[in-house]
Amino acid sequence: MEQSIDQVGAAALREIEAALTPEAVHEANTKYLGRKGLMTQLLRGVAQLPAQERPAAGRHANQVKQRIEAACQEALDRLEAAAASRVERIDVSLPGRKFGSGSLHPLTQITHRICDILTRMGFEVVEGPEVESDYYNFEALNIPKNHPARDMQDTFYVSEDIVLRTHTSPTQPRVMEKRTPPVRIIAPGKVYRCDSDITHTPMFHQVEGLLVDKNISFGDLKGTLTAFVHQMFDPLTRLRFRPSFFPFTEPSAEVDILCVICRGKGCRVCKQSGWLEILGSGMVHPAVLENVGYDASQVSGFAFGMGVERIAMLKYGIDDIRKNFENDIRYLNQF
Ligand code: 2NM
Repeated sequence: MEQSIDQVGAAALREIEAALTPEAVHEANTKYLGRKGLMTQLLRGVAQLPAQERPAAGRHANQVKQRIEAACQEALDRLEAAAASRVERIDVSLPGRKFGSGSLHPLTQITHRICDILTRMGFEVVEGPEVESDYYNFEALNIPKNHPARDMQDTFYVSEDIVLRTHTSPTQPRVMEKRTPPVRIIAPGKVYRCDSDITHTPMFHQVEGLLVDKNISFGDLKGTLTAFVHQMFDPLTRLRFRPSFFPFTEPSAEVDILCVICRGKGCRVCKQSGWLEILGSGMVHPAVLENVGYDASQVSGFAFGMGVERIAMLKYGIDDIRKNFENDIRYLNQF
């Protein structure tokens, strides 16, 4: 009897010490001390022994039972401590986790590049409101009441005389009113027109520039814009100044560059003309200067405006303007 108790006890202690999980400890506990457990059965057997053998055998069996119980508790404590220290352990040899670092939107990058080139030439960046008065958006810029640019289909009206600005030019009379020449400013920002198809979105971006001083000529306009285009595109880019019309400039000129796709041969992008229109410009109309309180016989200036989306599309060869506003990561990751 005593021998069986010792054998079962030793087997129990071996199993408990070898247990690698708390579940294995509980399993061993049930196997030996459960209701049908091996140790439990031996304890029951003690009751069948002759009376004189019972006390010694009972004492011995209970001692072994207590040792098994204590071993279970120790094993559980050991496994718990090991699990806790595993959480704290750091493998310093593992490579670090990568941070996804974002990047600027392509239109923001182009806007920065445009402003960078022009501020190096001495222009100052100014900003104005996107919700603008009829006066600054149209009237101050010599756009009369019946001009097509005022048509309901182009302009988002907030009320009778409040609009979403249709260009960033209204920033310029706002600044001119507060300063005396020389004035050298560029106004980047969002503009709004009621128009939507493959080549138009109702919101798009512009940068418009203005320089007013004594003796500013069309030659200054040509030199400044040629230097700009050569830095924005290729230093060898061919460009031409083509007569045009804007209500706020006289004379006015559109700036074209030789088509970057076909190099002037004629293709789909340049509509077979060999040239791409990239800028509008002109000498500031005397009426605009007088509207802000300048003496048009003493000062003159030139102004220009460009669409950021158009420049981005030509520079990167993008065929659909709407890609800029879809937040498609496969598009954005390319810049
Ligand atoms: C353009 C084309 C030509 C322009 C004019 C002015 C202002 F305020 F000085 F009169 N700002 N921007 C201008 C001139 C804009 O965009 C195609």
